[in-house]
Amino acid sequence: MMRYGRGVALLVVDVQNDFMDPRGTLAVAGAPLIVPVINREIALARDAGSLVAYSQDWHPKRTPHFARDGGPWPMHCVHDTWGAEFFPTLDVPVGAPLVRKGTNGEDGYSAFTMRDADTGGSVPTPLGMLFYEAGVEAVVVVGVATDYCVKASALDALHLGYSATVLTDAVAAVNVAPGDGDRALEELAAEGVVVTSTIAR
Ligand code: VGL
Ligand code: ZN
Repeated sequence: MMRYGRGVALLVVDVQNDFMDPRGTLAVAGAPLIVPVINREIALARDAGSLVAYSQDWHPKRTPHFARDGGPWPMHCVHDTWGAEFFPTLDVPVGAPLVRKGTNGEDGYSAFTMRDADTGGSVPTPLGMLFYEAGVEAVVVVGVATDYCVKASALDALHLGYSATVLTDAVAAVNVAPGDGDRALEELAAEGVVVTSTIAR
């Protein structure tokens, strides 16, 4: 079961109130249930010397990501609001590396890359450089949402040359259409991401 060690990073994706709390504006069903599982992975990773990095969805009030400006989503994770804060029971060690995406109105879902709202070009977040400098070779992805940021981050990890794992009991899906989360996991597995549960042996 030794998933972690030097060369392996754990990426904790968007465990924020708007997704995790039932009062959040984009609440993901069942999301609070994955937090203890994620916390256990964080502890295992740290004990094994793995880098543990966190991402946050971090939007301005007006962005083409939100419905009122032509996008698909209700307002969520607006910078410096309750909805954008980490879910309170998530373990976040002081000084842990944190990547915020969307800060300048960029769109997209991956923790590694964003889409510039004006040019449509791809903009890297600091995560790639952080992993490069830490000698990361493999990335384990947990958090929300399976069908958006988890999926996009795991695919980007593969395309950047890392091996990638998604832990099925440590992710939760928005499921805009029923089954989106399961389809995302199937797609990831087909692309070469290791899709497994934390209790698989
Ligand atoms: C996400 C929808 C909109 C995510 C972010 O974190 O998966 N999903 N913004
Ligand atoms: Zn968002």
